[in-house]
Amino acid sequence: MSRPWPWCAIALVAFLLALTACTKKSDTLTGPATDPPRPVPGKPWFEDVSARAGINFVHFDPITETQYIFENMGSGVAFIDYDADGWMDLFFVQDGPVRPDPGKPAPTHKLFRNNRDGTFTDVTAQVGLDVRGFGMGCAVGDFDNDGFDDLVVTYLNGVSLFHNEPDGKGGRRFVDVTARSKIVDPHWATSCGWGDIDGDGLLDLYVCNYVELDINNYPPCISPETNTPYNCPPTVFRNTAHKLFRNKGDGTFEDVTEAAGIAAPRPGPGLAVGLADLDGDGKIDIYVANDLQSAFIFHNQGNGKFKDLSVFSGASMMPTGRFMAGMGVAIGDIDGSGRPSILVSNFQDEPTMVFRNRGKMDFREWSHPSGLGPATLKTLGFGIALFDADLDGNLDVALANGHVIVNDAARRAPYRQQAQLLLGDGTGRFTEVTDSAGPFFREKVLGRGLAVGDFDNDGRPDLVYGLNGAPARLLRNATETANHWLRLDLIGDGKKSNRNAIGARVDIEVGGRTLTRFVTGGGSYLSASDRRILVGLAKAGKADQVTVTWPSGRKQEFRELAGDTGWRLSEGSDTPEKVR
Ligand SMILES: [Ca+2]
Ligand SMILES: [Ca+2]
Ligand SMILES: [Ca+2]
Ligand SMILES: [Ca+2]
Repeated sequence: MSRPWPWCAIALVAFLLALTACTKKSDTLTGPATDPPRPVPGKPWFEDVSARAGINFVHFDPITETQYIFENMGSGVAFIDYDADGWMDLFFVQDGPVRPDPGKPAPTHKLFRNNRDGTFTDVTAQVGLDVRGFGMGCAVGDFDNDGFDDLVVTYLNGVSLFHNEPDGKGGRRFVDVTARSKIVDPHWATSCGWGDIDGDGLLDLYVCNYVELDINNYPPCISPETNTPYNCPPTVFRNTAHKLFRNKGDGTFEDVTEAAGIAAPRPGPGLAVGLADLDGDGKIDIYVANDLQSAFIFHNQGNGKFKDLSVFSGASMMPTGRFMAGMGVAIGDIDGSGRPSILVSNFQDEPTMVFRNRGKMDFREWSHPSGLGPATLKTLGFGIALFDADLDGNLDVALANGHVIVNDAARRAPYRQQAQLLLGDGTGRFTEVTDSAGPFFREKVLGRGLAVGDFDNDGRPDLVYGLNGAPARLLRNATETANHWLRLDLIGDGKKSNRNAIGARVDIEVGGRTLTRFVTGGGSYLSASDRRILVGLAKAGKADQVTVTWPSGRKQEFRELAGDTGWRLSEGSDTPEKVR
C-alpha cells in the first residue's frame, strides 16, 4: 500500500543484477541466472555428494542404431538397509548391451554399503550381486519375515528374487532363489512392488509387464513428425497381463494373476505400481500406471481378490479422455484429508496427474489446481516421489525428467531435462522451487529412477537419481532449517502383519495438526525408497501422539515422542525404542 517507490527501486536493482549475472554464464546448461548461488535458510537445498560418498555407479548406455524402445528407459535405484544396521545402503540396477559380447563382460548391478560417515563402500561382489543382464526395476521387502530385506530385480526378460542370508563370515549375502521360489515371469518386467494382499502377514509381489517384442524381428518406426526413424511407441507392440505372486510362506510363491482378477482388464504396458489401502478398509489396493492405456485400480475385495475400478474411480486417465503415458506413481496425503492421493508422472506437453482421494475409491482430477500440472507440461516425467524436503509437515514432490526421443526437434522438446522439486502447502497445492534447490536441479539430464531415503540419518530426506547412460547422483538434503523431525521405523509382528508394515497408516498429532503417512509398496519408477516414515514436525519439538494402524488392523498409540530422533515402533510393544 505505502512506499511503492523504494520497492520499485529494489526490483530495478535486482533486475539489473540478474541481467549482469545472465551475461556472465551464457555457456552453461544452468537455468535462470537469478537463482541464489547458495542455500537460503528455510529453502530446500540439495548438494550432489556422489563423489564424496564414493557412489560411482555408471548406468550402461545400450544405445544402438535400431533405437530399441528399451534402450533409454533407464534402470531403477533403491535404498535398502541390507545389513539391518539402521543405515540405508544403496542398490543400482544395471542394464547392458542388447547383444552381450561373450569376450567383453558387461557391467553388473551395484550395492554400496553405508559406512555411517557419509561414505559408502562397493560391496557388490562380496554380497553376490555382481550379476549381469538387461535390468529394469527393483523392489525391497522382507518376504520371509526374518528381519532382513530381500531384493527383487526385473529384467527385459524376467524377474529375479534374491534372498538376504548370512554369509557365514558375520556379514550378509544375496542368494538367487528365483527357481526355488517358483516366481516365473518370462516377459519384459518393469516396476514391481510388495504388499500383503490377503492379510496373512506375508508380502506378495506385483510385477508390471511392459510390451512383448522380439529383438530379432523388430519393426521399423518412422516419426510422423520428422519422417525419420525413431524409437517405436509402446502402441506398436502387443501387451501381456501383469503378474501377481502370492507368498505361500514356505519360500515359494503361487501365480494368482488369473485367480485374483489381475488378468481381467485389457492388458496394458505397465510402468509403475503403488500398493496402498486407498479406501481405508484395511485391505491393500493396487494402482498401476500404464503407458498410453487406462491405469488399473485394483480394489481389494478380500481374500486376495481384486476388482478393477479404473474408469469408475476417476483416476485412470486424463480428464480429456486421453490416456496418460503413466511413467511413475507416488501415493500420499497431499491435502491433510488423511486419505492417500495418487500422483502419476506423464509425457511431454502433458501434466503430471494428481488424483485427489475423496474416499470410497472416488478420485477427483486435481492436476491444474495443484500447480503440478502446469509445472510439468514442459517436461517428460519418470521417477516421482512425495517427501517432506523442508520438514514443514507438508509433503513435497521430486521428479526425474528426460525425453525418450533423441531428436524431437519437431516438438522442440529437449532430450535432457531438469529434474524438478515442488513444495507442497498441505492443502493439495504445490509451488515449483527447482531453480533454487541446488546445482543438480539446474543440470539437464536423462532422469529415470528416483528414490527417497535418509542415508545420513540427520532427519532430512535425501534423494538418489538414476540417469540413463550416465553416473547416478546422490543428493544430500542440506536444507538450512530449524524445523524438527521424527523418523519412525515400523516393525510389524510378522504374524498377522508383515514385518515391513507395508500397508500401515500412521497419524502424527503435532502442534494442533494431524499428519497422516502411509507405508506403501512400489512407487516411483523402477525404484524403491526408504520405507521408514520421515516426518517433518515444523516448529514443534515433539509429536504429541502417534497412532499406528498396523496392517493387521491393530491400533496402537504412542504419546510424547521427542523430535529429532529415530524411533522404532514394534507392533504389540507399548515401548517405543530410541534408535538414534
Ligand atoms: Ca528376508
Ligand atoms: Ca482397500
Ligand atoms: Ca514440505
Ligand atoms: Ca539426510
